[in-house]
Amino acid sequence: MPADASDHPQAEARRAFYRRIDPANLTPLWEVLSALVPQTPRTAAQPALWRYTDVRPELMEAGRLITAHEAERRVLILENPGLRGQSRITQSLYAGLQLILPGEVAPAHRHTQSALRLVLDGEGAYTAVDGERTTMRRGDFIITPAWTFHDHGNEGDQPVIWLDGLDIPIVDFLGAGFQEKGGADVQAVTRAEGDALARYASNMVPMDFHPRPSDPTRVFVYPYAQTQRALDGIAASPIDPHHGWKLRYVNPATGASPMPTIGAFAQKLPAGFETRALRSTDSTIHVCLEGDGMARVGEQEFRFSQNDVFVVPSWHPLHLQAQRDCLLFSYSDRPVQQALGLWREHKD
Ligand code: GTQ
Repeated sequence: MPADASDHPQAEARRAFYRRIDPANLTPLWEVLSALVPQTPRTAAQPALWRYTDVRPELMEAGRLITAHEAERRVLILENPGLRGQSRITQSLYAGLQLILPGEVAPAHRHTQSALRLVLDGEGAYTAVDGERTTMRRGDFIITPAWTFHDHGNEGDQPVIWLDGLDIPIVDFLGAGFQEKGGADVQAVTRAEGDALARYASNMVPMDFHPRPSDPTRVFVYPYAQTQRALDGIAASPIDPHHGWKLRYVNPATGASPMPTIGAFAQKLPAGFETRALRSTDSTIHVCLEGDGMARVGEQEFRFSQNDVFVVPSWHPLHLQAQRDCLLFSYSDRPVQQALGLWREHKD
């Protein structure tokens, strides 16, 4: 291979050539081709686990050092150890843990990045999305699609913590980031709580609602109680050897993922169950909502329990083993890969 042929008779002449063309912003493809077009998926992202019991005290310390208002969003980013300094948990997606203390407000803004929240800890907070509030309850999956105004507030008496998942690296890659502050910290409420669920998530939609296939869903909260009911409801049927009992969240009006850039999933694994190895091209972030178990990701093993987060990079085989009945939430860039015809999985 030319790249390694430093003893090749032309090696010195080649290096001189590279140096000569360098000022003209030219560089030889053959030195980098195999890295650019790999045999199998390559990512600098590494398998990693964040234990909630380790992160929570640090988040509470952040709560003593800065207010939600000052920070705009008081978040500790979960940075992939292979991608430090890049504010991302996988090559394409961002994750962080956000804290909002009693009485605090994270002021209204909107941006072209799409966001999801998975509520982990505490009660009494709300998220408002384009004029409607939803009370945040543990396990709720809440979305703020691109360019929707959102603010968060805590009207209760406990700290509230949730996981944020955003497509920040995708929007950055495309150079398409815009943001705008709201006119007021707390946006005006224009619809009653539950309006979106009644209007768009009751096997019915408004008379004049004809979404295009790529439109994000108007349902912006997927309550945990519904997720649990759905997973319990399929648990009477045979379990899938690779997934356990697993469902994906959809836009009920189109069947597509709730947002075009991020797919989200929930799965149940009964105590003692072990999945067969599965690999896929979408690097995936997992959150343990119930139970505890073990994730083997390539060579690494992670013991996880409630509220722990672990990441499985592209094409790494994943084995899951439930010690106690588990409910796992996960998200990835799968809809993007599928839209581009790139997504693949391999089942052992
Ligand atoms: O809640 O709007 O973790 O804009 C990062 C950027 C959360 C948010 C983050 C954000 C938000």
